[in-house]
Amino acid sequence: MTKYAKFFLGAAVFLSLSACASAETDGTGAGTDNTTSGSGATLAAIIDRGELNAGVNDSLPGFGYVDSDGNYVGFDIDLGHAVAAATLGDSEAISFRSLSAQERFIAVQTGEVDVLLRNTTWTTSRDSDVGMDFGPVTFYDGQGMMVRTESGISTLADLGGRTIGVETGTTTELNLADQMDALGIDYNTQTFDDRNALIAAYEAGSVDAWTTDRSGLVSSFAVLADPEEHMILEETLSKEPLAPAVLHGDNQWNDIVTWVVYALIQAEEFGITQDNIDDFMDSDDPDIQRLLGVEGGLGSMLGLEDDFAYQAISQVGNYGEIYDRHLGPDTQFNLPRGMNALYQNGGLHYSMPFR
Ligand SMILES: N[C@@H](CCC(=O)N[C@@H](CS)C(=O)NCC(=O)O)C(=O)O
Repeated sequence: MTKYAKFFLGAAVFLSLSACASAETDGTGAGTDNTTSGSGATLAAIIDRGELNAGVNDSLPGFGYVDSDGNYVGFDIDLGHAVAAATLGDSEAISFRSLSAQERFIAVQTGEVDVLLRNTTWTTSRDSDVGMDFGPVTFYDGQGMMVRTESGISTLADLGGRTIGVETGTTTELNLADQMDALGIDYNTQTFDDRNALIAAYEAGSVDAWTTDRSGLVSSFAVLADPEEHMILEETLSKEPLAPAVLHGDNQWNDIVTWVVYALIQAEEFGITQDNIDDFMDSDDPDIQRLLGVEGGLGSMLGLEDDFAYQAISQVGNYGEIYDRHLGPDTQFNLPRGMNALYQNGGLHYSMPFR
């Protein structure tokens, strides 16, 4: 296990479990009245356009970023490719929009994007007042704190009188306030609209520590000048279940995103991979036949082709393949699956039945 991975998995000390953000603090300032946008409208628009519009991060290596060739790459990006493959039969029929934390919900509310796949925490207020609906959790996370190894800071309590950097429009800034208040620690915050500016300020020493999801902290080891000089504190400040978000009101579209994610998880459970999927097409197992659309007509019930899961898995891979491609042992992150393992391996991922 790498040093970084150990930090990531470190003691899951949940000081308290509040991770909600109001519409105002999410930067939207635009709560909704939960009116519907019409079930079926989103899929019809995507088919008409011939392309899925996905809102993503472009500066989070491992999850969503733009590589040196100008391509979007990462775990969240591949989930977008899987949704495109399932809905349009082509994993490349997708247009990515880079969205900041503050912009992301507005882009869903205005229909600029069909789906948000951007390290977004599922919270009550986002699911209601902000007007989102969420698909299944794709990455179980928690908030952490990064400091310089030489700083002498080894617990949150050591941050008294120090300045902590945090990004606006995130659950992160709200959790920080809650947890530090609960511990009775006086500290200063400096807020940033942009992750890169936050990391730059931390590297320059204008903040003593910075906080975000542990995935976001681990991801920064790819860009910090001297990664070995930094560490993530063991305390975890919150639960951060990261999930795809769509606009509230189009139940069919929410169902589609939901069942594409489940298809990726179910495929891993069955041992169906991008390479071996064709060997399963004549399987006698009715569960596998229904997943792959050989029988059961489940795709049609969702408004898709019956082979929607086949398309997603064969073109992009199962959940574990996607995880390993971007975060696994052969990557610089080498993140053990932990909570993101399948349930039978001690993790939290579990597909609802394809029936
Ligand atoms: N999961 C949290 C935090 C997500 C978030 O936006 N984190 C920041 C800090 S790592 C980020 O991704 N920033 C990217 C950027 O500004 O480009 C949430 O949903 O509020």
